[in-house]
Amino acid sequence: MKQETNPFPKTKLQWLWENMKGCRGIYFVGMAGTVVYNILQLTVPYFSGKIVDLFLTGENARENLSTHRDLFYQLILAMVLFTLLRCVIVYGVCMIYEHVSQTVLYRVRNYLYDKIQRQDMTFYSTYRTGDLMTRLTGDLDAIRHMVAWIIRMVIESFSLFAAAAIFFLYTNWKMALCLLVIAPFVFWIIYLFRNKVAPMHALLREKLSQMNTCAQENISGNRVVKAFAREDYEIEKFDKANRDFCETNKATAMVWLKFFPYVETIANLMPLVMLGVGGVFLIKGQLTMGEYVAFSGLIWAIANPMRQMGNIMNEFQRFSAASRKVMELYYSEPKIKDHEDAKEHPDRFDGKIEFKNVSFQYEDGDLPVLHNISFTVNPGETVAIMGETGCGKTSLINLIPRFYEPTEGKVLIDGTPVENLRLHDLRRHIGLATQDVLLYSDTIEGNIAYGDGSIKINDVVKFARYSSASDFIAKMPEGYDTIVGERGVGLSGGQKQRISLARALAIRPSILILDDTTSAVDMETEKQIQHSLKELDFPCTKVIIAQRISTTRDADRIVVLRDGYIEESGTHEELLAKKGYYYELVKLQTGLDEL
Ligand code: DGT
Ligand code: MG
Repeated sequence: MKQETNPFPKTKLQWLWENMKGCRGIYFVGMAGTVVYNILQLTVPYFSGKIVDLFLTGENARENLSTHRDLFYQLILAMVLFTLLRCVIVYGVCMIYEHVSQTVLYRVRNYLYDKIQRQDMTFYSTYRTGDLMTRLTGDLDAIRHMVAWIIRMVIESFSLFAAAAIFFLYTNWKMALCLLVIAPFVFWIIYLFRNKVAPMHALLREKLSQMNTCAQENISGNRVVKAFAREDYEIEKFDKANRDFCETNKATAMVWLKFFPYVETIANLMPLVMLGVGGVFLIKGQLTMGEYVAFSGLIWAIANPMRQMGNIMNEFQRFSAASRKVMELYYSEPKIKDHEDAKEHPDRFDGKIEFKNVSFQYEDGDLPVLHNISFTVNPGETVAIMGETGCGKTSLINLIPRFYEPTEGKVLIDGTPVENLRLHDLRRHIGLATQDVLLYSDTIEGNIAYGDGSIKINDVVKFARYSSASDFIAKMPEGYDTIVGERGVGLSGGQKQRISLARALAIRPSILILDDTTSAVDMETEKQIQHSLKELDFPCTKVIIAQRISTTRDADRIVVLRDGYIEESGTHEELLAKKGYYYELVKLQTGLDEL
């Protein structure tokens, strides 16, 4: 079988070990405890064997029973005490495995969440939410299971097998060899099984992710489903994903069922060998009755680890598929991150924005979406970006907070290329109201104060007033304490836009970017917003994407894009004089044939 190459800096087990930092000592105690309690399992058959030989079937059995009665009781007491000790150790060991596995789970989950938070936009367009959720839940649980159960089972099986084998060899090596000669066949069968089951677990993992993605997309896009009355179609789609997952699960189980009879037969051969060969040895006097009892009482300690190995290998492959997915996230690095020599800029920006010969293409796109864009916005100025849908407006403004990086050219703020600034400082001073408004399921106040949790309620109200949201908020039953649903359910499109504007303003940004933020707001309200934006009580450079002439006419400069190129730029009057795209747009929107 083709061996997979490991794309990560560490192997899966090394990685796991690394994440057990701080608990490794106690985990060692747990592993040692596992070995000890398994060795202790041998005590009962050992003492039973002794009792049989000394007090039941031995030559001097009767005599021993009357002369060495103390020893008889001591052996019984030892059996009871060792059993009790074993129980205590098992209890402690279970606690240790649970503690360590939960600690690893907690740590890795937090680390992954942190990683996801710091990823760039390309990451979010590559990974589907359902898949990420599967990594944070199901896959991590497979890793917890590895720490809490699989490793324990491996140690348990091997220590039991080894202890029993040593005990057998020590007690009667000929008999022991007759029993142990079978073991290598089981190892070989398990090796074959591993090769067959490994790809099944990788497939199973994919099917689970597909099913979760299907459910997640359907639940979050549930309004569209309802609008198009596509419930039956969606139910069928989920049913298919669910069935696929179920069938793959069954197929995976079937793989083991193909190997299971061989392992089971071999394991079941043990008592037969014991009966046949042991019987012959007993008759020949090469085995005492006590030894026979001890062997019989322990034969399971050889047979059970063999049976268990298939289970362990199965679980190990599940861990292997899941850890691959988790490690992919764990070691993923955002392309857009702080440069080592990134400048700190805790203070406000003056707000000068320069685009210098900027071209841009999405990593997964076929063609550039922006070509050789150059323009400057001076501190405090307002620039309006216009252009037909898909011409690259959102792509352009996304380069200012460095959501993406230009393929060519530079974007500068106050003369410093944005890639030389610390991302946190850069973004902290940019207020952005995106085209797709996303509000959190929180109060309206919480949503407005999202970027700056320390602002006071009167400031929240002030920014709501700036964005003309205060009137409708005041009319809501619980005002600013009204909880908006997930993604802002319960608010109209225009209301959501105004809260998103208030949220962008609430950080008192040096640069304010509005992407079609007033498109769903009526003309009158929009006028009020325009007015408020001019009266802000902090200095602010504004980049406003809009389609309405009423929004853009007062801008210091209007940049008109077409197919990713700057078609024309200038003030309202300059552009009207040019009689180009802007002129046509004004004509269309104002309904005047002649201007
Ligand atoms: P709008 O909002 O409809 O008025 O259009 P714009 O001007 O904001 O367009 P924009 O910048 O979103 O898209 C420009 C082009 O880039 C368009 O052909 C679609 C494409 N595009 C947008 N986002 C992505 C993306 O994440 N990946 C890829 N590959 N292409 C994208
Ligand atoms: Mg857009």
